[in-house]
Amino acid sequence: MTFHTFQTIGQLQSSSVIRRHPANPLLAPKDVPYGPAMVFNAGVTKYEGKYVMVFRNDYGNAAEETIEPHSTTNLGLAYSNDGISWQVQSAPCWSWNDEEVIRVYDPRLTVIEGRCYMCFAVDTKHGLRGGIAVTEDFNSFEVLSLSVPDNRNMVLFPERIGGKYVRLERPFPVYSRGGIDRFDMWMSDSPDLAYWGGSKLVLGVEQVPFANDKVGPGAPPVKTEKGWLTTFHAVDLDPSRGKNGWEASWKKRYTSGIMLLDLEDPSRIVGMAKSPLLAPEAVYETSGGFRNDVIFPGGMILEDSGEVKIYYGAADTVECLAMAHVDDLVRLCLEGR
Ligand code: BMA
Repeated sequence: MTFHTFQTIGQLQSSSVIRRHPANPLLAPKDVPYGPAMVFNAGVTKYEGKYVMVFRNDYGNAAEETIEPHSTTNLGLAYSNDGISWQVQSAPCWSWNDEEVIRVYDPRLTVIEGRCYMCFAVDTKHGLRGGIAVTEDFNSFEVLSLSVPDNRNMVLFPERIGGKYVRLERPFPVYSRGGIDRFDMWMSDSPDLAYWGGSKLVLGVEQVPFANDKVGPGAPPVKTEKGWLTTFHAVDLDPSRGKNGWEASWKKRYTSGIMLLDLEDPSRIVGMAKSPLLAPEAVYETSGGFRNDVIFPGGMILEDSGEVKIYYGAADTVECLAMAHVDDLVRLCLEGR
């Protein structure tokens, strides 16, 4: 049973409001002293006067392209004074493998009322779960909740809304969405970060003109006068694509979209740009990586100057930064361009 007509998307360009940082990639495997082959999909926030980054490390032999990256993932830690040059801690900050858990990855950081929370994906022997932990030192993490499978890409809003904690998330309903990837963005709320309910659909994949496969949350939202500004990842699949990275075949492309959610009811979309904010174009996004043409936003910081820093994993191999002015981003969403 298939509900949707499949249409390929064609060429995509980044918005003209976006500037990639000239120092990109900000973090690459060579910057990390314990030998990962891929360093990407980081969560970034400001905490106690510093920029903090928790990033994902995957391992293997990149030079031989024989990488089995997903077998030994762990998380790394870096600090920065300016959000651009990073000091990497000499050892990973977290890995979780036991009888049931295979790995944790794709961390997202949100400070709420002075405490730093980390959402993360967990591969387990019984499915993919979304986790939320709290940390004080970024080296020990107290897990507060784990969803039922399959769910991941969770991000927390930086304050309670209507008295409740709120998260965006991306469940994977396979049977009921035609037996193929056709995955949407949802939200849930919680009185205590442990028990989640009130789940609502936020963004269906069919609402995004540059996606034909799936969409999911990107970086945790930032607050503006016009609404919660938030990135999302949007995926298009083209069966005619072949080898595009270290894998034998990679047929997907990941872009970043941008939208505004209602301040009081974040399940309501106030506006969304109809074209991607960031599409793979720079050399570190389109070549030389494990999976080329992947942009995966995970950190967004609104500076007092109005500059928005957007941190994203590129080609599942390096971590990068793009900037834009908050007014331009809000305008893109409201104009729906
Ligand atoms: C998604 C996640 C991300 C990854 C992306 C592209 O499904 O696994 O961690 O960056 O695929 O490979």
